[in-house]
Amino acid sequence: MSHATSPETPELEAARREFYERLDRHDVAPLWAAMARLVTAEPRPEYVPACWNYPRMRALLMEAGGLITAREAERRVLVLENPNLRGISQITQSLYAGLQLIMPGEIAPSHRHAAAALRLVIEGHGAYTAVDGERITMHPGDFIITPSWTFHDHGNPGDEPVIWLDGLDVPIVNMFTTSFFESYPQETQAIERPEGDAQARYGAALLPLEYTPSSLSSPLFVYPYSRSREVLDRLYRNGPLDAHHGVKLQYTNPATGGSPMPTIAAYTQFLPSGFKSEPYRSTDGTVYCVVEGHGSSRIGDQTIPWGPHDVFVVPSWCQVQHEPAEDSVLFSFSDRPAQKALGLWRESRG
Ligand code: 1HN
Repeated sequence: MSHATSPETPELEAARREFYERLDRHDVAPLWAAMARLVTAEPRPEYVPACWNYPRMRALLMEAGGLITAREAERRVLVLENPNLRGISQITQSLYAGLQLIMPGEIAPSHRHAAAALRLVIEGHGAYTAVDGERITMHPGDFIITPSWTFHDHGNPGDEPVIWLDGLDVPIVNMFTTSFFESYPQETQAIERPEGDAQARYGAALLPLEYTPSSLSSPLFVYPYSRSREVLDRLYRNGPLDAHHGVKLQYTNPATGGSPMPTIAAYTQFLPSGFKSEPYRSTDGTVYCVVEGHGSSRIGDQTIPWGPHDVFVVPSWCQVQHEPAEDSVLFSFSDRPAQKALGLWRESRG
């Protein structure tokens, strides 16, 4: 690779330059000039560690609430753009994230797309999301999935603004050029089952007799915070604490034990006051949202302070250490299952 940049003679240098120009006119390029950029010794993400302060984001979202309706916008969302990936709606090179607001009385019309989505409810009560024929009432801290190609619409029959974090695999879908989108014929989809049906059918460590999954995604669309918070608390009391993660759990598809959706994994973790996690890194760039607590995370050579509902991003292969200032709960998501399916995922402790 280095010989390409240090020709032995001016004649050779001139001959090479002329050759490269001729190659260029035929839509051809020499690999030896691109090799070091194409194949790096380790991951070199083009995006950077970053944090979005929730009080600031909330104020901007409320301003958006006065300027555009959910119906007009289809979805009233402020996209969290990685500072080094501006203009392409990406928080990492494989994931999209945004903060969505639905005001009292509003409806966000039903549609479906190839991209899979997750929601982490941040604040407010009384809104619902309907997925694949079932309504889900949203509560702060709940983790909700909208698998690929499932119809989904949101509504807020309550009297408070409701805000949540959206995470989607849009950059993956677009990298494969596999995007499809379709509106539902009406604003809201037909409700086919009573609320809580999926929870009863799939969410009680029981499954319908001889159940065989009909999709790659979880048949359970909501993972209530009341349950996961209780589990985190119990596991903290029972110990042990993982030195790198505190108490960290992965959300699962109850029919397979795998991730809730094939491209995106989601996690919840408890970091007790006084704990400081040991350095850790993995190839899946990860988006965090603070559910409860204050603290800071050392991400690469930056220290990022965080508080309730802040969103921060840890790039691929970037070392992270969390240091809560009080008992804290972090939600996170990444493309880990996609990396694992392709045999690419790696992690390193210490
Ligand atoms: C979408 O459908 C939603 O349904 C939110 O709430 C964000 C970002 C990109 C593409 C589709 C939603 C989205 C999205």
